[in-house]
Amino acid sequence: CENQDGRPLRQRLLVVANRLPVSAVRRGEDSWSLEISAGGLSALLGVKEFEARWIGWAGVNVPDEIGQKALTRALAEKRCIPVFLDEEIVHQYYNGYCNNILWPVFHYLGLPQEDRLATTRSFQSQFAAYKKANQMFADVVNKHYEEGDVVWCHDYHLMFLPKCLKEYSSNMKVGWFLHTPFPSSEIHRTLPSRSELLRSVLAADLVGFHTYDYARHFVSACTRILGLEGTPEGVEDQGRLTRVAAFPIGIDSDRFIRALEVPQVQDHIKELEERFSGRKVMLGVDRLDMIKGIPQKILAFEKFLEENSHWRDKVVLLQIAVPTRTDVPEYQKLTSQVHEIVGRINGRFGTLTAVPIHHLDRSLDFPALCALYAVTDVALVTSLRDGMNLVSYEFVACQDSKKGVLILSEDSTISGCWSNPCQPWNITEVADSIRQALTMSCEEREKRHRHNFAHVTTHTAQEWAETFVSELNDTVIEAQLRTRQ
Ligand code: ADQ
Repeated sequence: CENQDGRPLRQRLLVVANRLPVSAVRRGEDSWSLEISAGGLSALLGVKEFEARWIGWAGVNVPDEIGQKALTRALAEKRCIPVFLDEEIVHQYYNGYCNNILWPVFHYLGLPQEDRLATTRSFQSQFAAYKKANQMFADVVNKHYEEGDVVWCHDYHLMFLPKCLKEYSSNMKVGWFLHTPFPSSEIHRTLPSRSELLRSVLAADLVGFHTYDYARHFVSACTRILGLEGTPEGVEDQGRLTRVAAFPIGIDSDRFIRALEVPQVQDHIKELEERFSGRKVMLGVDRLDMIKGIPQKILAFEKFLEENSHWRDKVVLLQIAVPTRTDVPEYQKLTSQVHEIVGRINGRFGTLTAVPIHHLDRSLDFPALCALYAVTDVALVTSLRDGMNLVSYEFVACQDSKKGVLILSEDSTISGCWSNPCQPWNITEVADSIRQALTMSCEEREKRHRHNFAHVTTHTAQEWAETFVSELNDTVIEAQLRTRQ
């Protein structure tokens, strides 16, 4: 198909995620300002192959009609379409079922420990809110859907969405992708709503995960819990195949590489180099979440300083941890715990002029983040579990002059990169990895960086999205051919 001016028509892609890739701040009764927000899905903004529209929650409660209309207009300029969720739904669906139940279970932390009976009692209402919220997303998608569109649903917040969408139209091309790990079936079966969730996801035509292991866990949950048949292509239920496959995500590497040329970033780099001159810079960039293993990372750094006294005034750890879910008591406890450990270590190894750890509880803007990645000698990623880990890729993209070393927990997944692997619970092992990374030869660093840089710049977010959508198109065509035979 072509446009009137002869250019080929791009396929419309409806990207549906809990959060839009922009944050909205209200400036007046009918005025809003929008900012691109950090996170994995922002990478999709650079995908040019499709005519993309975003559907999701803007992260704010907008109870009044004037505000909703004004926000809808402002978002339309960014090709974003809002789903309005009220405070009660957000509390039950987002804070409750998504963040208190699914997130910990999918990261092998189990159902909340603190008050299991309270969780059991609130479970039904949270699950009902989860289904209701997913239906609200489906209603908005359906309103904007046009025949031939591809609908790509994202993440554990929207496991019920494929089913809701197929109830609207069985011809709709629906894909679902999970950004977190999918746990082993032994863990998934601990969820009271395990079967309903699996069946809803199976309504999609294509189900994607970051790794082959997560895809395998999903298929085995469907066979063991639902009694369905797993095939090399996916899961079969009464002759209908849901294709299941691995699609490792990437980043928009060019955006990072280009940013390093910008004068503002160059100035930042110079400032940082002067500030930390004579010291090796180690860096952690994470959301302040239990799965990121931040206390473990800092304790391992303490162990390293303990055992390698000659390094004490020659290395600094910069830990940038953006707070998330700040109203959840477990996250508040984590913040205090991290502050306490950092304070203790700085008290123990600091001097009047320098401290070994600089810990910031905040998000950095893009130029500052790129500059930090560029001046880093060793990046330290100690996730206890992670779907993938974009920070590792971003670090590699910014290291073409420095060729620093990546220390990566064996429980975070990044495909195709060489790193110093470590087991984050074993702080002696992480401390040893730190020593090896800081003393690694130039030749070895150069060799690893060349390999990693080539991987990160070829396995990009753009390629990830194109592969997923083209596989989804093919899956639907194959299914139609099978039905006709
Ligand atoms: P996250 O858990 O958010 O993503 P990650 O993959 O590391 O984890 O991505 C974080 C993003 O936020 C990166 O782009 C990073 O630059 C940014 N970020 C983090 N801390 C920041 C800070 N202090 N300041 C500025 N920016 C910051 C989820 C899953 C991951 C999966 C991704 C993508 O949990 O496992 O890799 O989705 O699928």
